[in-house]
Amino acid sequence: MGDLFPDIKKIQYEGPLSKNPLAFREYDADEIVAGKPMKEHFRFAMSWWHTICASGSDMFGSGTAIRPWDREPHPVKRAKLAADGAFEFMQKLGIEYFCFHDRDIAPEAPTLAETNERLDEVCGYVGDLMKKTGIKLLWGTANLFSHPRYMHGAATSCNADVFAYAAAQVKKAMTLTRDMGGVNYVFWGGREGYETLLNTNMSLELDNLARFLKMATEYAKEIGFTGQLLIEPKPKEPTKHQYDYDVPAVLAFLRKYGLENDFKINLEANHATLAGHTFHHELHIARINGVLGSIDANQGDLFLGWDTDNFPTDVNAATLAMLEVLKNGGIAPGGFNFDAHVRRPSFQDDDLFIAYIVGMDTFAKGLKVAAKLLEEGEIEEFVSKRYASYSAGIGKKIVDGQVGFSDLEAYALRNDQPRNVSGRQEMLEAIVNRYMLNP
Ligand code: XUL
Ligand code: CO
Repeated sequence: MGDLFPDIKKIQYEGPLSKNPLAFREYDADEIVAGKPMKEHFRFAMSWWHTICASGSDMFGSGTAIRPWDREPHPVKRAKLAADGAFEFMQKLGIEYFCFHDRDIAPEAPTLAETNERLDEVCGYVGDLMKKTGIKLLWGTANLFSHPRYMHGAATSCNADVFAYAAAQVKKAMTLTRDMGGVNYVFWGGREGYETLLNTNMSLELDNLARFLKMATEYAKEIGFTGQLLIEPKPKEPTKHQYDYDVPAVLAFLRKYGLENDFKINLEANHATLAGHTFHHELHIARINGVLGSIDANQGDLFLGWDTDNFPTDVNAATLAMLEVLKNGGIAPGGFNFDAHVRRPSFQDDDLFIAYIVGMDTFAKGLKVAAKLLEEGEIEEFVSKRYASYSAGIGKKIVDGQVGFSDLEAYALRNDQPRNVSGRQEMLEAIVNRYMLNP
């Protein structure tokens, strides 16, 4: 283990009563919950961009954090030192995966060819660290949004040269992801959306996005990349309207263009809430459609209207999320990537560790509560009774496709005073609280 964070020791599980901010209270990696070790449920990952690159800068001011590698002036040497820091950080937290954008791991050079050379050099270095530590790549992706060339989008740019550049970038990022043993590849549509329809040919832009993704699936096959391809929905920001708005929008797009067997979905909590949904809602839709691929774990701020990417601390939301993950039969080959950053005033290195610890503890607690809820089955039983009318009589005939409107009219004429029973929402919320508060 390196010594870029000399004051931080390996983070240990100390149990729920510990007051040590640099210890786990809920996350005990090898503890068996619902039949497997906690670490296998989560496959926690470090986001390279928010953890290693982010400095705390925002629209109103520059960065506040100076990481140990930031003092190195040479870009490639700095990238390698940052990689040392990343692996030390993950080892100290017991995190076994990471995720990266091409431009996080090695900064752009003046030409595409030189940029690719830099990437090869730094990814080679990262590959050696992976071998030494056993840490793996959950997913790679290409940053198709930061550089000014992407002002109009990438695959949906009005400029075909930019489409071509973006394709070259994904080709390289996917090849590197394969070479580094990555088990997924993510497409988040950075600037794939629009600001005003007055200058936008939406129909062509969507067709082009589909063409781009189709080429990506073909290239994956060509190079033998067998990882899962994932699309990450987000409704807005940076553009006013992002095309991959939410799970239903992505599903409709994939089905329209015949891409539904090639992609699953990477769901981010703060993107769900930006779309006006709970994370639970988006996870549920993804699960029942068989496309829940991976998770970007974070949470938004109710009082700010943007993607604040806070570390998750809401145990109730984590419990509901874990219910979906357990019902999905797990998340692998996906995982839980902390697409979250510390607040700008939390500029010290130990704040980064504390933030990951609270995020991991929050999901660990959510997992334990969700596992217990499923084991005891109170909620499942309630829901199954709620729909019992479809298991017999007229309901069964509806489900089996044995009746039409005329049969139903005849039935309704004979039974024109339907009797309902309570939905008992408050009782169900109290049950969740009971398991959360009295384990
Ligand atoms: C942006 C976002 C991205 C993707 C990867 O809101 O979530 O970091 O996860 O490009
Ligand atoms: Co994300």
